Amino acid sequence: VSDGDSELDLHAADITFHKPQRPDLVVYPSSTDEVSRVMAIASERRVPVTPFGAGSSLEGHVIPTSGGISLDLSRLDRIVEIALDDLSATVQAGVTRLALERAAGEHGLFFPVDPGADATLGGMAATNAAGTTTIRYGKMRANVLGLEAVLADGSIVRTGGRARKSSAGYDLTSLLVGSEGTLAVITEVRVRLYGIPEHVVAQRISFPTLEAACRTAAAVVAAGSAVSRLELLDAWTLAAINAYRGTDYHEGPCLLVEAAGTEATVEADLELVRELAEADGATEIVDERDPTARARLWAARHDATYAAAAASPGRSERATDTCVPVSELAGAVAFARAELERLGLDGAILGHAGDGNVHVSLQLDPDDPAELALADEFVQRLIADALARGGTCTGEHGIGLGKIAALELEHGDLVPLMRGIKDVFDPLGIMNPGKVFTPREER
Ligand code: LAC
Ligand code: ZN
Repeated sequence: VSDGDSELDLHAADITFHKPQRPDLVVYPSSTDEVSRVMAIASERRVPVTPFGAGSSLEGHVIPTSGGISLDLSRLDRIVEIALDDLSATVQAGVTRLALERAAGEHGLFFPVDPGADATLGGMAATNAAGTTTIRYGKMRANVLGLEAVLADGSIVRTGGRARKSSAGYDLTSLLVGSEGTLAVITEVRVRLYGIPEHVVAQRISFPTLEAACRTAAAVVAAGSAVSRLELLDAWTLAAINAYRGTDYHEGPCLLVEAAGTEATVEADLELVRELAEADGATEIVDERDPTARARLWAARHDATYAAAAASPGRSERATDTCVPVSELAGAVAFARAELERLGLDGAILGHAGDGNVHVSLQLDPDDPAELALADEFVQRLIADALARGGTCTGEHGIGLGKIAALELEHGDLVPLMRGIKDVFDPLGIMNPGKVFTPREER
């Protein structure tokens, strides 16, 4: 337990523009049993608890806006089991994705969900995180077979099981995945693993415009291609990455593609992508066949947020993550570009093109209220546009603090049901209060 200034500061913020706020205490449990005891005491004394993993979330989930306890799960860092015959791994909540990658890799296996940061599996489950391989493997919810969680009163529950599927009652695994710490504390997750494909090739494709890149991505998806990655980056992002990583990728609108499988399927997948890209005016297509070059490429992509931050000293990041049907992607990106220009904001545009998921990464002066207000207007316009296209306010970053109003806009009729579920799990309102919904007293 710590109430030292630096510990409180480390648990006051995420990596974005959201205003930091300190907890009263940071607690570092090292077992599920200790989490249970902390929750029992918190319930008894009505103390708010905000779970904390790596602190890399993007919508303020880990900021303890009501004070109380920041429950840092990083000491729950044990890989409990890698079940080779069942292609699954059971890990404690504080295990990071790179730690799991190393452990699974020793057995020729991998876990696909790869947000940029080296996030914890517990945090990734809590936010239903995604990454660059979602187009092929899905988000966290598609990859969590079961979990262990501690409820607000300290009781320990287990959902799911060792089987690869189940129809046993309401799917509480899927409910807790994406619950953002507002229903329970996730202490352990069992996830699917996959065999590392025998043949993998990445491709960098440059386009004259972002919209052409988006059209190609949509055509690749519509053709039913099995590519494992289909990412969009703009010139701003590539310049930031080159400066940050010392790479020399072409600094213009591009798609980063990857195909994985057997040599024959990979070559066929890439041939189709090449044809579609050329039909939309692609200016350069570079294959990355060398495993080291490929690893460098994806590591660079994973660092995009940090590269953007490094390119913008003294500013703080606000990343949008609207997601639209892929057929609407080019339109959504054109709209975002036009709005950036109209409002005079500087921002990078990137995204998981294959999923129709667009990030506009704004670098804001936290002390400039006028700029922050423009950013608010921009984000609201983007969300309204995404909803009009049949999309969503968040493809992967979640609601947290930043999209509470957007959730009302998108699912106003469902919010009362969601609140009802919250009340069942957390009758005292101590589980990460102020996230996903406004607290009851403020309504
Ligand atoms: C990414 C984060 C911003 O895609 O979601 O890098
Ligand atoms: Zn993303």
